Amino acid sequence: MAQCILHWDENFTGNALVLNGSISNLSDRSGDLPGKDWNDETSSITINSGRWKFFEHVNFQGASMELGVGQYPNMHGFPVGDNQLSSVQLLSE
Ligand SMILES: [Ca+2]
Repeated sequence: MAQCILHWDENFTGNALVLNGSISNLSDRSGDLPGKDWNDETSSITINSGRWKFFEHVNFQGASMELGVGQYPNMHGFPVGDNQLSSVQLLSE
């Protein structure tokens, strides 16, 4: 099963959100603080399996980037930057 982990803070710290498939709006997932959600909060990403596409806006819109298995300790220099991620598409298992 494909697995991607979003991390609230850089270097894989803070709250973590495990994804096993696409999500069109990260606002639908609750965050680690009362009243907060995962929209525009991701600061590092772990991909354990699968190939994924990450989007700046909900419903797979805006700037995007494709990433495969690996560890991405921060979003510096990526098309979808720090605290910008709003939707995630699973491209292949
Ligand atoms: Ca966004």
